[in-house]
Amino acid sequence: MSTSSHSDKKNIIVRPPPKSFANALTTSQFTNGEKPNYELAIKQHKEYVKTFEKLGLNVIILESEEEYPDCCFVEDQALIVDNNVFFPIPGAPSRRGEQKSIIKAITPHMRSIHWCQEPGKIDGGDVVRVGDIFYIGKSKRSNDSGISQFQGFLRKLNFESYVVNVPDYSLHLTTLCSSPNFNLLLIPESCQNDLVFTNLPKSVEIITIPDDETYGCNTIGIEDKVIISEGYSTVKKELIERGLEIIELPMSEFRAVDGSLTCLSLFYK
Ligand code: CIR
Repeated sequence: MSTSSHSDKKNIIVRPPPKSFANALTTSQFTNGEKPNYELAIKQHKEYVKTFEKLGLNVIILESEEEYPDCCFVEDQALIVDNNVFFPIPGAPSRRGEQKSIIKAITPHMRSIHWCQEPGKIDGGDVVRVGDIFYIGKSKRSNDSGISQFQGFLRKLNFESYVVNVPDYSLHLTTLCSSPNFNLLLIPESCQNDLVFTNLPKSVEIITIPDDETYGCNTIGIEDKVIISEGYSTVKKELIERGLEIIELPMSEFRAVDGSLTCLSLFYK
């Protein structure tokens, strides 16, 4: 999840992939269409969970739901900002039923609860928080109505937000970029002109990454550590040069169906 501030990451909600995972939606942006392997995905997910346990977070593991092949991508189902939640209407109709169990798990911990209304649709994967500014991707999954309802929610919480057009070849805004700490933004080289981050504070450094490491631009920062996907040497080098400690995780099976590191979690404090 990319909406929490760095100090908000105390509790993390995850859900292992179901046995039906091979049927998850995919654009095949990162692969040639090969299906993910369920057993390997479970192994990779366990490593993901173990990483957060070792970092001292309280990990809440929800049960997989066979009828929802994409149910491990919990990021899309809730937008949590400082323990206030906006429940989106997910952009993919086949994924809407995943939300029920997420609502049940999150609601008791929230200060306020807000709901997206039709005809709005928005996926959590389209929101990237950089410091205290929110960038919202307009993509195939998030429309003007959903975005403006979420912006209204942010305004009530006194946060600035801007819309970023997501290029057609990409699923979400988080597929292309991330902010591993409040003053860094990782983006692929070819997106320098395509992704427009309005009013990005001068204190934020944009690190451009070669296009063949686009998938590696999705990262999760926890204090001075950054979790990155295994196999992205430039991403690793650039972050180490900035004094950050790197934790690498294998993500091949999630990558096959457009899922990145942030997609697998929701955080609250
Ligand atoms: C989907 O197409 O919805 C899933 N296969 C991937 C969702 C990835 N989620 C995310 O980027 N937040």
